Amino acid sequence: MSKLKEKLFKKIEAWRPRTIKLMKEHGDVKIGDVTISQALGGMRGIKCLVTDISYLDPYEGIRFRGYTIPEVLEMLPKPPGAEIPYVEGFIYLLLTGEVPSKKDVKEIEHELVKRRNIPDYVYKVLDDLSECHPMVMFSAAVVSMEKESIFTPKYKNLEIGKDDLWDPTYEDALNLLAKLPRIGAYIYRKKYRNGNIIPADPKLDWGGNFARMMGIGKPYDDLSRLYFILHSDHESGNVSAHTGHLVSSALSDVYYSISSMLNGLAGPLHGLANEMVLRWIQGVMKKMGGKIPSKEEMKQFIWDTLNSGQVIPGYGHAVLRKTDPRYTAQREFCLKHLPDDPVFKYVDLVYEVAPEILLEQGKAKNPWPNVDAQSGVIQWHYGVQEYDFYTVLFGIGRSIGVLSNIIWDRALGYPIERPKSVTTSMLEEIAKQAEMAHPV
Ligand code: CMX
Repeated sequence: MSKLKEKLFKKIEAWRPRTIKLMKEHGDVKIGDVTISQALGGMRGIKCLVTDISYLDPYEGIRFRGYTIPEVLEMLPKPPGAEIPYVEGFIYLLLTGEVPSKKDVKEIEHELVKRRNIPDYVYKVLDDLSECHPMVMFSAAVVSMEKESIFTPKYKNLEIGKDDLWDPTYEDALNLLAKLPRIGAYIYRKKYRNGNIIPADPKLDWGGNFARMMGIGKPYDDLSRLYFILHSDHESGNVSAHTGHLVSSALSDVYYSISSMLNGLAGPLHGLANEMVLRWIQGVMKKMGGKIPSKEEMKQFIWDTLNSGQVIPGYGHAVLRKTDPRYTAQREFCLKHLPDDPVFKYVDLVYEVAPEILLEQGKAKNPWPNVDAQSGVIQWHYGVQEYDFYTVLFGIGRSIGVLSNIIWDRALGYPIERPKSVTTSMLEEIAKQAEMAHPV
């Protein structure tokens, strides 16, 4: 058993009694009420999911295992000469809740290198789908590997009991994680670089290897590490994390679950927003003939978008009520590495004027930028200008968080998910009863 798995096993054994006690002794304690607007309004704010991997405070933003983004970037081990930590160390943190030593990181790096070979048929799937959107290619490649699952045959052959479900899930999760950067880079090089594939280097870490396979020099390795860490997890209720958790709750293996997760991420209100931001900005740039617009001109572009019934991509959030710290972390990277980039100047100008306009319009509950407002510009700067591809990068990162959650879901025996529906007539009847009890 690897050191990481051994550590995880001990953590799981120690954690299980807490969940069992809450369920057995305090299962009837209320943690909230559900209103009609929540039932009709996408379940916003209903507390009905449990995860210890990350927590999203509306005003502070994300904490991974209790640590803010600046803390994570500061405290985790970094490759020699790098500004951003090893993704491998971050995986360790999400899985165990502990800060790894450099030795721990090296062990995971080794684990992932061992597991990263991709079966030949996956390349065939990718080649055959190379005319499709990169997210279709990515999702199809992941689900095509389902026959590699260690979990599914063990479950079918009745070889594992409930307490052990996490073990083959862990094996599947690491096997899949190890392959994702290679699949992502293959999609990019196949679709946009004439199929000129660059092999991985066994001596490089996850982020370094991704940059190498993309064919982009420094500091794209640091950017990749930053990007995968920032996009990894945003607690459990967002579409991608929730989809991964939901599908996995039926004991579908991680290949089915992560492919489904990617399909949810591909929506323009969620992960595809990074593509939409660059599309929108390029549209404005074209209209301006490449010139930087004045504040007044930018305001007009934003109003035109709103008045045509569209959303401003990269702005707003279902939970956050301030500027997303994932946006801030990427902005800092831009200020350091590409302060004079023209697209960055556009993005910054949007930041100066959009929140005020969204407030004036009065619809969006959060007028501030989210992670997607800033992520495309950096990719653009380093030559990844095919913005269809951006959500694949988000998907590689998001898989880290969702897979960590799935392992823990199985370890703590979370059951199949199955909320209850009501009909519109039932809601009308409940509303009538409430009105009679408290007339206005
Ligand atoms: N531009 C214009 N209108 C917006 C808006 C924006 N950026 N954000 C919200 N609104 C509107 C909503 O469309 C809604 O309008 P209606 O009442 O006409 O339906 C109203 O404001 C209230 O919405 P909300 O409660 O503030 O936001 P939701 O929780 O319903 O939705 C989100 C959240 C992210 C889908 C929404 O803010 C949005 O569409 N943003 C733009 C797309 C985007 O950037 N998505 C990425 C989010 C991060 C991620 O998951 O990757």
